[in-house]
Amino acid sequence: MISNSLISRMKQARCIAVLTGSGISAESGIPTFRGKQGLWKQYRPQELASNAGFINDPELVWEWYAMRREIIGSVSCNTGHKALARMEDFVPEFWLITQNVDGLHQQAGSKNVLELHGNIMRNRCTVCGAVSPDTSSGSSKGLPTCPCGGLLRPDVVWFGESLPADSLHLAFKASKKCDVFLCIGTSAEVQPAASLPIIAKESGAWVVEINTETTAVTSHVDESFNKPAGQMLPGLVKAVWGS
Ligand code: BJW
Ligand code: ZN
Repeated sequence: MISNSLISRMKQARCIAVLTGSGISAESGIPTFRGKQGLWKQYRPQELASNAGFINDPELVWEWYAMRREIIGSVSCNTGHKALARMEDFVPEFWLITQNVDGLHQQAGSKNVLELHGNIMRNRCTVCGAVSPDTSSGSSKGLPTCPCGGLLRPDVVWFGESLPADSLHLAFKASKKCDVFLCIGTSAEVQPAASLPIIAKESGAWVVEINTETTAVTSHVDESFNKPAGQMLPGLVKAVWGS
């Protein structure tokens, strides 16, 4: 049930910040990381999402990313992504902070997107650092290499690595200044993204969570909606802005 007070808070907000996680893409058919159906159930995170894991077995890591690229390339943005893209048109200042690497927010039409964990459809050279769009799957034709001869890796952020400084800086700034903060489809277990809803709360924002389960931040937020994002968000946008 969307309260009148939430409707008026969102309608009057000068700035809204949204943090999304893999749960928003679950309804598009992309598996989440944790939980019953999560990707980590079949694979060990430190083996696949860390530089040490990549150095140890680059073929295995590339195989995993090739498989995920195939899934991501074959699905489309859903009603949740689209509702957030519409929301951006109604709010004077709108920040979409995402931990997702799938690019589905941009596909839905969101413009002000901060990608905290990179993008799976790009490669980065481990030697010269050049970033390029993915043109090879890596696994079938051997390991992909840069024109400089260096080994390519996916341009994503692994455990123990720094997040892109510019995006992280803007994400902290938006979380501190926003009037309403929406935390959607993330278990809020991975730092520093998980601290953003807490920072928003401490800075005076009204913090709302949309998740099918309780999470690490549920007890800290002002309101929690226990619903799939793709079902909740279109109704929320309609209730607030009538569209
Ligand atoms: C739905 C739904 C529906 C489902 N509708 N909801 C101890 C304390 C604090 C920090 C650390 C620590 N030890 C280590 C750290 C740091 C570490 C960290 O946080 N570790 C924790 C796990 C403990 N963090 C880092 O290393 C980060 N870097 C960093 O801190 O740099 C500074 C530093 C450098 C050197 C040394 C020390 C510090 C980097 C983190 C990078 C994370 N990378 C990944 C992989 C990205 C690439 C890829 O995709 O392959 O990012 S891991 C993975 O987790 C991915 C995600 O973006 C991220 C978050 O996951 P997310 O999105 O929340 O997914 P789930 O599955 O967890 O949750 C899904 C949710 O959706 C669930 O709640 C469902 O209920 C819900 N849901 N369907 C709504 N329809
Ligand atoms: Zn190179």
